[in-house]
This record gives sequence, structure tokens and C-alpha cells, in this order.
Amino acid sequence: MKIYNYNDLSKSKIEELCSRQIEDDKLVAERVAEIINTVKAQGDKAIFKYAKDFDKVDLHNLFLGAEELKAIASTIPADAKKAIDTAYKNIKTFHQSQLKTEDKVETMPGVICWREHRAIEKVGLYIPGGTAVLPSTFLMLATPAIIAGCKEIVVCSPPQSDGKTNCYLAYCAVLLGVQKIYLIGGAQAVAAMAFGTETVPQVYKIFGPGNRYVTTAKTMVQNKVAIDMPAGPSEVLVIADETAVPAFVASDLLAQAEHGVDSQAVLVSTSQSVINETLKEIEIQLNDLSRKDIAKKAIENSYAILVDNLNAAMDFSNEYAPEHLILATENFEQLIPQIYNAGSVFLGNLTPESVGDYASGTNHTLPTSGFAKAYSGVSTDAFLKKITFQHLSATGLKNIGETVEVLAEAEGLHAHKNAITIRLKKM
Ligand code: HSO
Ligand code: ZN
Repeated sequence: MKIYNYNDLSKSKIEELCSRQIEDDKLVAERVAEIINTVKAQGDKAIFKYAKDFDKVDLHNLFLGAEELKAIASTIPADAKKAIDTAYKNIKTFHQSQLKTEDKVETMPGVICWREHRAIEKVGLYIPGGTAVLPSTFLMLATPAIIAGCKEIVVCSPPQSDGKTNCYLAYCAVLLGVQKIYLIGGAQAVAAMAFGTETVPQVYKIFGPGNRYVTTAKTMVQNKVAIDMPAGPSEVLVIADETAVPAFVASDLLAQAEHGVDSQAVLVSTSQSVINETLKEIEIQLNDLSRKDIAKKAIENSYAILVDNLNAAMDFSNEYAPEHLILATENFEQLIPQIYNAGSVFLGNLTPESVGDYASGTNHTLPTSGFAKAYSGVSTDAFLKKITFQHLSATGLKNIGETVEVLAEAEGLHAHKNAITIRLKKM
């Protein structure tokens, strides 16, 4: 891990440190475009073929139904079942609290405007699978979709080598009341949900993380469907002052690093000794990790910055716009108003990112690669559209009529003007 002194960094160096290496891989793009076109043209036939080519399974059916899911779910270990139940309860409680109705507003006497939300009717959720087990992502996406009231929730996850899904995902499906899991992975899953096949329903918005193929496919189908957000490798930025606990900071950086070799774990600290102690702790804790090799590479690609004070730390963090921001300080309260760009924030020394990844209730599908400057993470809102309504009484029309007539005249749009005039004359 490289260490920089913030005062020595030029503007362009800061820019470089904040830029994520998003590879524009032409080969991946070509391959994904071909997969999308093939799925579009051949439907299910292409999906079966890709399952054989990529997942090395001969699928007989493209999905697991309720009965099969129930049978697989019954094999889940008791502690995992209990943990999923608790996480689900918290995620549900938090996302339920986001469903709010808005007041009607009388902008002028007799002119009433309001918004009502409606669920996106058909949504597609991509749950990474195969060797990695990600029941947490299933909960994070399906829970708000159900709370929002989405009528059709299509869930795609790549098949295991036995042509099934794991007990954790199956249990989530049973818990959430999801009737089917489509055994489709990669770009072909995104294409199937975007265009529909004989078996897979077409959806209006696609959610979920994935590898480069999945994320490239999501960007490519955007002229057909909406997507949650552009996705890149996961990242964390930890701001630590002298009240931080280096062993805790190290554990958070490593939790991020084990996601993938391209994950970024950034430490910004007001204390040289906290940086030194944290680096020592990383070396110690690395040894015990099952994904040591991945985490080690990610840490090598990451960096630490020494700053004079917490204000400078916040300046850098806002420029970096991290997916996850951890304030490893007892003085977090004063920093909250200064946070402009971050996906999800973890306050104090006892709030590790892991709690938000799994179970506190907040969503873990968050903007990466600096997109936190303009995007929010997934929430119940992401599954809703807001429709505006308005109603005018006779008084309302009289009050607002002239304003509209004058503006329509100014724009030379006389039919617009007449839609008012014709009514006013009749009154
Ligand atoms: N940190 C990941 C989410 C995750 N972590 C899933 C563990 N499982 C992106 O926010
Ligand atoms: Zn994580």
C-alpha cells in the first residue's frame, strides 16, 4: 500500500488517485454484443447453449420452480436460516420505512398538484452465483421490490455445476415468496430479461451486480430497459483519526479487499501512527484469510493518505466519492454535514461496513467508481416511479389562465393558448 502526504499532492495527482481503473475492454464488449444478439434472435435455445458453454451444465429446464426451491431450501443449516431471517427482518423494516405518500399541494387557489408512486410492474434481479454464494444480494434486491409492489419479479442466477442453485438462495426465494429462480448467468441473463425469451419474461428495469460481462451487458441494453446504476469494482474509503482502532480499520480495509483484486481500500488518516499500525495489522490479519491472495493484491493496489485534519480528509473523500465511507473516529457527528458524495456511510469505531453488507437494514447495492457524485444506492425508491397529478377547479382555471395564455403567446404556440381561452369563454 502506497502512502501519500495530502499536502504534497498536486491537483492532477489527486484526480489520478480518485480515478478508478475502468477497463474499456473491447473483447468483452464484442463478446457481450454477440451474446445479446444471439439471445435476441434465438431465445431459449441460446440460453441452453450458453449454459453448456459457460456454466458447463446441461439444463433440462431454465428455472427452478416453487417445489424444487422448497426442497433445496430445506437443506439450509439452522444457523444460516436464522441469520437470513434476522437480516431479512432488518432490511424489510428499513425499506418499508421508505414508502411514503406525499401531500397534495395547492400551488394557487384552485390549482392542486401532487405525486403518487407506482411500482415498476416488471423488474429483473441478477444474483451472482455459481461458486460465490450471495444470498445477501437476493435479500437486498427482492425485499424493496416486494415492498414497492412490483408485480413481476424475475430472478436470474447462474446454475451450479449440478444444474441447481444453492440452499441459501433457495431459502431466500422461499422466505421472500419468489416462485422461480431462472438458472441463467452472465450477459445472457441480462439479454434474456431485457428482450424476453419463450420462457423468461421481459422486464422494464434490471438490477444487480455482476462480473464484467454482466455489467457490460447492462450498459448495452439501456436503450431497451432501465438499469439500477453503472457498476464497477467495490470500494471503501476509511477516514481515521487518533481515536480510531488500527486493528478495526485494518479489518474493514481487508473486508473490502477480499471482494476482488480490483477492489479499492483507501485509508485517509490524520495520524501517521494510525497509518503505520493499520498497515502492520493488515499483514497480521491477512494470514488468516481464506481469500488471502485476492485481498493481498487488492491491498497492493490501494493507498493511504496522511492529512493535516479531518476537514482535509473530508475534502478528499468527497472528491473520491466512495461507495462505502467509514468514519473511524469518535468525532463522526461533526463530519456528517460535510459528507457530499458517498454511497453508504458507517459511523464510529463499532460500525463496520460488513453490517451494512449483510444485516443492519441499509442496502448494499451502491454506486461505485465515483458515481456516488450523482447516483443513490438501491432503495425502495428504485423500484417506484412517481406520477404527477393535477386538478383545477373553476377558480383555479381563472387564477392560472392568463399566465398560461401569455406564456403560450410568447412561445407562439396558439393551440396551447386556445386550450385555456376556450374554457375561460365557456365559464
Ligand atoms: N460489499 C458488497 C456487498 C457484499 N458484501 C455482499 C458481502 N456480500 C458491495 O456493497
Ligand atoms: Zn462486502
